[in-house]
Amino acid sequence: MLEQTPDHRRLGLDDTEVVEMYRLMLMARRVDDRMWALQRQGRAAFVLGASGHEAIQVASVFALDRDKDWLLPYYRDMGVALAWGFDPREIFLGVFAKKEDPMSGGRQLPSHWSDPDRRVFTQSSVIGTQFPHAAGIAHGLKFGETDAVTVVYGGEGATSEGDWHEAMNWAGIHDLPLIFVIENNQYAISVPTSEGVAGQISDRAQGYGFPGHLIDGNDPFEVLETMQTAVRRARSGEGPTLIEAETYRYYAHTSDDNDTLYRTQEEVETWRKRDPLAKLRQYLIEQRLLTEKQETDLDEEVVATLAKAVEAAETSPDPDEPTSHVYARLIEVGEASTTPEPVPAGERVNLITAINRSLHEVMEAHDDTVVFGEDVARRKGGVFKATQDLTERFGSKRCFNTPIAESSIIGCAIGMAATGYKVIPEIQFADYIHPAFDQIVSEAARISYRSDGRWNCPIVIRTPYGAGIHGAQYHSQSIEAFYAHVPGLKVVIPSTPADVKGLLHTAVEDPDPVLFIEPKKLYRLAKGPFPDGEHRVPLGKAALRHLGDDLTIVAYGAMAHFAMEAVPILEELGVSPEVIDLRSLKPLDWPTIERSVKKTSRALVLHEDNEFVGYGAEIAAQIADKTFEWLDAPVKRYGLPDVPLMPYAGSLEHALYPTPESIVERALELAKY
Ligand SMILES: Cc1ncc(C[n+]2csc(CCOP(=O)(O)OP(=O)(O)O)c2C)c(N)n1
Repeated sequence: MLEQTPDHRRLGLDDTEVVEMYRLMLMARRVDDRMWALQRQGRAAFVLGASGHEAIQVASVFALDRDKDWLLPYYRDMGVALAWGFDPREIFLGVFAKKEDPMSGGRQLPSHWSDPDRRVFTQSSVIGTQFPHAAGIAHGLKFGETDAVTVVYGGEGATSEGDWHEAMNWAGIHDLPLIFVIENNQYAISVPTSEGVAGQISDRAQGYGFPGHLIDGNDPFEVLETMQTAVRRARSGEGPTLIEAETYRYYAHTSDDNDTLYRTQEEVETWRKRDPLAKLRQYLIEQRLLTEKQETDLDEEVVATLAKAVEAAETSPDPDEPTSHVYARLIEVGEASTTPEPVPAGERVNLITAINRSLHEVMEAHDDTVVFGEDVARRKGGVFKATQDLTERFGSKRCFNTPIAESSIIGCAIGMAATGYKVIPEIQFADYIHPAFDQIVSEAARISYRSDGRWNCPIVIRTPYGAGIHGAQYHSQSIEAFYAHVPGLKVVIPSTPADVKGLLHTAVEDPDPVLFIEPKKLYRLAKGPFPDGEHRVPLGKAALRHLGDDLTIVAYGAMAHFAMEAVPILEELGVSPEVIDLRSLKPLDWPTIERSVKKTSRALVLHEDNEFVGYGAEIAAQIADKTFEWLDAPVKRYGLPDVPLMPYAGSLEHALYPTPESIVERALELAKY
């Protein structure tokens, strides 16, 4: 009879390596047991469990190169983290939410893995948002011409999220070196797979043009073999793979969950008979690689390691800086502006030409910049031609079209930025940015804070906004208030060609996510000099457009332009307005507003968004709060009534949209108060 090669040797593991695989699986199981015990003793607030998932988690990592590959494990991936090199002390620092917790400095729930040094990208608790990040990382790695592979993990519940499908699509289009590992543990909290997932997850890969495998996730050798095939495929440039690994979790979903409400003890027992740890142990014993003595020693070593780790972590200091690292670069807003800026020398162009020229300039200046979005490539260059000829000049790697999938446009930008690129994604109209709200607000804006400053997110999201162009309900919206509300984001709205240039350069050089909102009403209306040579406008610096004594008009975007048109009319009527164009909504140049309002004693805050909870409400509140004693009249806002913006009919739009004349009316009322 032929002697069969043992499974582990057939897969390239030597005897020591397969025992190490077992040790890591055992460690994962014991860390879990310890975490849950600590939680029950009231020493840890909240824990998640990996028990049952050890084979898919640990064995999958054995196919990877810890020196170059990238990982995006999800919150259940204790085994992945241990196999990748996180040590138990680091893990327990997270469990106890300590200052030295390398994942988040105590800012995230435990088991939210992150480490730039080990190429583990920061994770949130949002189901599915990691998949576009992984596609962006794999895309960045592909550009970098390494053969590094990215592996992203998630539960089967996550495959119902749009982000998962968008990432699968992106990976398929670009043949990315990306492996999707789906740990199908039969439940998404209490929802059985049959109620949350149509068809077989692994079959879905075919629809996106790459292979999918359904495997026994409790068999470490089947896991390893499938991963090795996927890794070979990815490294050789053939593209992505989806692996659906069937498994089961033995603990409840989290320490807050009562699993007896949705599954039976018999079911749990059935799956315990397929315990991956017991399976590998049995194999090692049969292979004479684990004697009784070795097993006892291993157990004792694991227990001792954990005891030391728990003690070290529990006694380590608590975090004490709740406001640090909100931004990778906190902008110091300078002194108040007292005079209008000198008009720069340069050819007179309109706003859209300025945007196109500025993009050419920044891409020339920074060879790590990448532009992508819907229709942005080649001669078409976007529906407004903002990106025209970027592909011709910089190549299709640096300016390319994306699917119509806004969440992945931003999610992939976040991932690509993690690999060192400065990404400038375009959202075709601000009205269509809403699908990406999660990626902007829950991801991009929080990356610095949630990783305790260890990751940042240098992306500049360009998008045209605003009404006055007969765009109707879905080509007219103002979105700034939603985003200016969000800590971690910087928000700018330039209204002149010079500011477009100055702010775009500054935004691209900034390490934080910047939302660069363009007033499309001004694309062809606003003309001005496009500055020759170097020109920078700092974030957090308003432009004082006109000096006056009777009232301060605070505006931005098209309304700043209209306010300036109102100036000569008001002056003719004997009212002298001062006009501030904010340019930067977040950070806000409060000193310039304060100085002006203290001089004029009257303030009119103007925007084309709805008045209710609009951006102007914040400005008005700050003026009322901080300059009350200087005011001779209530702070006034001029925004739009509570109407979805904007109706299509010219008569309706005209009735709602502010004009220089209607601004004059409001200003006169305020001046007379
Ligand atoms: C977008 C989003 N919706 C809902 C939740 C709440 N939630 C947390 S875990 C979870 C179930 C996830 O199930 P699955 O992806 O199968 O992973 P598992 O926890 O089973 O490993 C839900 C619904 C969330 N975190 N994010």
